[in-house]
Amino acid sequence: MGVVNVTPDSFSDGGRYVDPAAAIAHGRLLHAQGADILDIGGESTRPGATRPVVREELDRVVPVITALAGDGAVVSVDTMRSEVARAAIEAGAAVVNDVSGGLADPAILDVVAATGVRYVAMHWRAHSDRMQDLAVYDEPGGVVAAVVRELGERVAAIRAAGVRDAQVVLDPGLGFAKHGEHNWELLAGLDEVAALGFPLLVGASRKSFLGTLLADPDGVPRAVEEREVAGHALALLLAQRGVWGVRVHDVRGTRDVLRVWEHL
Ligand code: PMM
Repeated sequence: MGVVNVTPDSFSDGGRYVDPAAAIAHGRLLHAQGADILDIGGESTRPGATRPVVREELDRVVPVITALAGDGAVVSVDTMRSEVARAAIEAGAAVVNDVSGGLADPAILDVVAATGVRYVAMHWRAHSDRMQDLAVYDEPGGVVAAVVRELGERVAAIRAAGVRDAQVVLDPGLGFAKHGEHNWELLAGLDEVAALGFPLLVGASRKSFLGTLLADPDGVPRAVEEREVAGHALALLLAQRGVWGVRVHDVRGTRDVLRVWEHL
């Protein structure tokens, strides 16, 4: 899954594709490089981000989805809002990637149920302005047990809304109400998340826990655009562990490592 953030403020690529023409061109490049899905987002979820109004989010994503779906790409919309999900599906999106797993706007589940599209439900606790305050996992089993339990609760709500299991993909939500070590624990314990019985999507690309891992001797984190190789290594390890998808910025490099594995 290749990332196209049509936002002025995403941590990973903020501002580069805020112009729809630039976002469309970038999506076409990722599609040509072999992305199976293009994930189009109009709201930054970086810690501390403020939310765009609905109109603004629609204006960012709908023209980009229309163009890329028109090319024949499989398009996903990265949104927590039912109105945006509905408009995106009308514009040709085949996947709704909801980082809140239906918590931010429960009506999004009705849209998914009515349209039959794929639904990615990510582990999430709160909007970006307060999510890092909620990165507390004191229960036995720590972050892995909490994520499994809370995603299980989301699955119950998703089913109750009439969404079929075959539509659902789960995501552990690296970096969302999680500190660096929580992300590593989740990656190590991913089999427990997989035991919920759904395909998994993982978004690790360029995230700050990789910057911390690769910090220089003075403790200065590795710059965002220089975390790519670590991201590729993780993508390969995750693919070998059977995940359904990896959400990445560098599609070409990710495809390269997967081709090496497939060829061997
Ligand atoms: N991470 C971001 C945005 N959307 N969606 C899913 N399903 N999983 C993620 O981990 C995820 C996401 C934030 O990263 P970005 O700023 O690079 O898009």
